[in-house]
Order: sequence, then structure tokens, then C-alpha cells
Amino acid sequence: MLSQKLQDAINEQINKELHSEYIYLSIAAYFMSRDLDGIANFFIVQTQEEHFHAMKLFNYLIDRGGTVVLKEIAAPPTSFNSALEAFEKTLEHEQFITKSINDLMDLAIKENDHSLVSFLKWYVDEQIEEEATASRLVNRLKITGDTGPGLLILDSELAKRTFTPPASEE
Ligand code: OFO
Repeated sequence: MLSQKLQDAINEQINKELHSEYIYLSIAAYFMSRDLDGIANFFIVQTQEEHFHAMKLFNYLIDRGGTVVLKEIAAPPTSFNSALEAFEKTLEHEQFITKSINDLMDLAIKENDHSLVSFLKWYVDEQIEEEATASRLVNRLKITGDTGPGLLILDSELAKRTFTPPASEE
């Protein structure tokens, strides 16, 4: 049985993943308003990933006999000055989530919960990809600028992104 402390921390992480979904939906709206539908698609797919991250924790908590307690989701930022700023915010947010996952892992280790430690390894690995993708796109945006043709090339590239849940989770 999960300790109450761990249940609270998992519920907190579910909230953070749902907040991530909300942030990326807001960023998708920003790119849609600029008719950059390919970049918007990248963020819509990201919202699906974040929902998946939240539900994976949600299902784990239920499977361990815990109680899911959904909390209020904070409002996301709604205005962005440039494509670069939107991607910089994405990177910053992913760094925050990495820290949060690491804190949760520290707590699981401290509480000697081997099952949770094993379960959280997936998130630790996932965060490497989350940060690497955001960081690569920040660097690309620094090259393309906010209005150049490079932005349209990036838009076409990101239009191809699709959401594929990991095979074992489908
Ligand atoms: Fe759930 O990884 Fe992004 O936030």
C-alpha cells in the first residue's frame, strides 16, 4: 500500500501533467492565431502526450489501491511575444517537470517503495526526450528568427508529428 505522503505526491504530479497539457494547448492556440498550423500541431500532439503522462500516474495510483484526488488546474500563460519565447517557455517548463519527477523519485527511494521507484524510471527517461526536443527547437528558432522562411520550413516539419502511445500502453 502506498503511504499517504506518496499518494499526495503522485496526485500533485498528476496535476502538474494536466497543467502541462493546458500550457501546451495555450501555446498551440498562439501558433494557430499566427496560421502556423504545423507548429500548432506539434503542441497539440504534446497535449496528448501530457494527458497520457497524467493518466499513466492516475492508473498506477488506482492499481496500488490509492485514491485519485484531482485538484484545480492553474491557468496557463496566454500571450507570447514570439515563437522563440513560446519554445523557451516550453524548455523551462520541461526542466521544472524534470525536477518534480526527480523529487518524486527521491521520495519513493526514501520511503523504500520499490514498485514506485521502478514505475517512475519511465518518467525519468521520458524527461530526457522532453528536454532534448524542446532544447533542439529553441536552437532552431534562434537560427530561423520569428518571420523568416526558415519558420515555414519548421512549420511543415512539425506538421508531420503524430501521437503514438508506447506499445505496451495501447
Ligand atoms: Fe509530462 O512531460 Fe512534459 O511536461
